[in-house]
Amino acid sequence: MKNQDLKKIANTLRGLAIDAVEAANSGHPGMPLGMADVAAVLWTEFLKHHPANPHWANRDRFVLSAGHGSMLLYGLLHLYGYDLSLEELKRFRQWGSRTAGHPEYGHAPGIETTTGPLGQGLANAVGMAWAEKHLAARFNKGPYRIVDHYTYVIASDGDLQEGISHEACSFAGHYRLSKLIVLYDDNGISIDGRTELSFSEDVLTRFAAYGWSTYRIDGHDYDAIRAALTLARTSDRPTLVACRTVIGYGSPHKAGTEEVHGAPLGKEEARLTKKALRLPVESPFYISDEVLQLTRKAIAEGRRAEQRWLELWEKYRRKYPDLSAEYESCRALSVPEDVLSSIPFFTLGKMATRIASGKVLDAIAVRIPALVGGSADLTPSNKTFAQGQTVCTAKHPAGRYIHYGVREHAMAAIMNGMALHGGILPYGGTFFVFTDYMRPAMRLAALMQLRVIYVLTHDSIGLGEDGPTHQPIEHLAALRAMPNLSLIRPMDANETAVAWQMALTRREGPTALILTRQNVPTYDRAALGLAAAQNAARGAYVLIEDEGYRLILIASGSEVALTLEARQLLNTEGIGVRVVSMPSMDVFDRQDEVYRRSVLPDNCPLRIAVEAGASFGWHKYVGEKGLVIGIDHFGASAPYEELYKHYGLTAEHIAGRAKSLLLQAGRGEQAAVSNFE
Ligand SMILES: Cc1ncc(C[n+]2csc(CCOP(=O)(O)OP(=O)(O)O)c2C)c(N)n1
Repeated sequence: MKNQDLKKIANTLRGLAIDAVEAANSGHPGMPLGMADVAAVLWTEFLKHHPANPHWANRDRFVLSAGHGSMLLYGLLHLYGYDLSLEELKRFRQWGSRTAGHPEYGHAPGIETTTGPLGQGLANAVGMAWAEKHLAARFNKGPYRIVDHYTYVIASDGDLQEGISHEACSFAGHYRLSKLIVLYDDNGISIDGRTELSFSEDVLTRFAAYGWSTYRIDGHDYDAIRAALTLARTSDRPTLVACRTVIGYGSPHKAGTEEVHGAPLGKEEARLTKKALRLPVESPFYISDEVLQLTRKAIAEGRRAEQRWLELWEKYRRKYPDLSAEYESCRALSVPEDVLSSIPFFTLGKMATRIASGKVLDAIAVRIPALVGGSADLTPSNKTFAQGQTVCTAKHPAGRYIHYGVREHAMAAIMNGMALHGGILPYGGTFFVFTDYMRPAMRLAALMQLRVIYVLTHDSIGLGEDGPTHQPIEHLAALRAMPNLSLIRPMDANETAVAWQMALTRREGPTALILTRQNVPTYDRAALGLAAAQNAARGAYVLIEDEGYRLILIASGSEVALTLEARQLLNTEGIGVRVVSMPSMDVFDRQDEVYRRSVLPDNCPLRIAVEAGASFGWHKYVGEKGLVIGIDHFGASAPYEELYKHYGLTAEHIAGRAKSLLLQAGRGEQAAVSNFE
C-alpha cells in the first residue's frame, strides 16, 4: 500500500483514540498515537486474519501487550471489519460496553488475550508461538502446512521492564520460536517520566543474548517498518523490532512527554492535535470512506485466506485421516471417555498424592492428544513427566513435555498463551509455595476462564525439613479467594484420580491440584465403610459417620487421615462422629443447597475443621459454635511428624479439642435449661 494511504489509516486510528479517551474522560492516548504507524503497516500489509471469522485456527495472532493502549486495538478491530461497532468505541470504558478499560478476552472478537498487567501479554504471546511451533511439528506434512502462522506483539517499556519478560523471552529464544515478532514501542517514556530514570540496559543486546534477532527502526517510517517486518518473518529466531516512536505523536504540546501517557489530551489540545494530523476537527470519531475501503479489504482477503486453508485442509484430511482426527481432537480439547474411565484405581498402601498424580498421568497423558505437560524445574518432585511423553526441544518441538526452567511466572503465562491459542490443554508443576511467583498469571487464567491445570506439590508443613520458606501456609486461603479458580486438595490416591478427572473436564476455568509430598494412607474404603472417592467430585462428602453422631470433623488433603483417627479415639469414649472430606470448597459451594445441607446439616452445629494451613476461610463451614484447627503462623524446619505434633495436628489433639467442644456445648445447654427454669 502507498505510504500516504497508510498515513491516513494511522491518523484515523489516532483520531479514534483521541476522541474515545476524550469522551470517557479517561484512558491512555499516548501509546496509540505513537504506535499507530507501526500498527497500520502490520495490519494492512502483513497480518493474516479473517475479521468475519475471528476464530479461524490458522490466523496470525496479534497481542497488544501494552494493554493500556487499548484504544489502538479497538480502533484496529473496528477499522478492519471485526464485529465491534463505532458505537462501542464511543462507549469506551463504560458499563456494559465491549470496549473495557484494558482489552478483555471474550468481550469483542479479535481480542486474543486480556492485557493490562504489563508483561503478561508478551508472555502469553510466547505461549501462542510455542503452540504454533509445536502443533506445526506434529501435524504439518510437506506442503500441507495446516498450522502456519505468526504471532505479533506490541510491547512497551513497561512490558520489557517486568521480570516476566526476562523469563518468557529467554524461553522463546531457547526454544527458537522464530515466528514470534515483537514490536517494541521504544518511546523512552513511562509514567514517572523519561525511562532513563530507571531503565538503562541495552535492550537489543539483551534480546540478542537470549538468541533473538533484533532491529532498531524509526517507528514512524513506513519503509523501515515494512523492511523490518519482512526480515523478521524469515528469521530462524524470534525477533524484536525496537520502534523509536514519539509518545502522543501529533500533539503539539504534549508529544514526547509523560503527560500524554494516561490522560485525555483536553479539548483544546485534542483540537490542535487533530489539526496537526489533518483530521477534521469538528467531526469526532471521524473515519473517511476512503480509509474504510482500504482497511475493510481485510474482510475479503481474510475470507480468501481461510478458503485456501480449507481447501488444503480437505486434501490433508483425505490424505492423513488419522492425523487430521488427532488435530481435530486437539482443537476440541477433547478428553476421550475411555481415557477418563481408565484412570487408575488405587488399592491399599501408603502413597503421597503427588505420586498418585504421577501414576494417573502415566496412565492417560499421551492418550489425550491436546495434553501438554511441564514443570518449572521440579519434574522429579512434581511427578509431572508421564510415561510415553517426549521432551520438547528447539529441534524437537513436537515433544509434549516442557522443561520450563526455573521460570514459574512465565510458565503460568505461557500456559495461558497455549490455552488461548487453542489445540493445547496445558498442565504445569511447581511447589505449591511458589504459586506466589506465578499468581499474576494464574489470576489472568481465572479471569479469562482458561483451561489450564496446575500441579502443585509439597502442599504444607508436611514437606518437612525444607522449612518455612518452602512450607505453604496462607496459600490455600489465598487461592481459594480467587474467583473462577477451582482448587482441589485430595485426601488420598483415589481422590487424586477423581481430582484429575475433574481438572481435565472442567471448562469454566483453571484448576489447581494441591498434592502432598509425604505419604498418606490409601484406604480400603469398602472394607472400612468409607464412602467412595468418586464423591469428591461434589467438593465435599460424608466419608463416614456414626449413628447419632454429635460432632462433624471436616478436613482436606492429608489431614483427613487425622480426623479418621480422631474419630476412632472419640468412638472409644462413646462419642459418635461424622467425618467430611472436603477436597474442594469451591466445588462444594456450587452444589445445590439440599446437598450442602445434607453434608453439613444445621442440626449439628458442633464442627471442627482441620487443615495444615491458615484457618482463614474455614469459619463459614464450622459456624459460630465450631472451631478450626489450622496453622496461623509460619512453619519451621524439622521432620514433618514433629511439626504436626508441635502444631496440634494430631488425632489426640483433635479428639481432645472435640471433647472440650462437646463439654462446653453441654454446659451451655444445661445453662440454657436452668436459666429457663
Ligand atoms: C504489572 C503492572 N504494573 C504497573 C502498571 C501500571 N502502568 C500502566 S502503564 C505503565 C507504564 C507506562 O510506560 P510504558 O510501558 O513505557 O508505556 P507508555 O507510557 O509508553 O504508553 C504502568 C506502570 C501495569 N499496568 N501493570
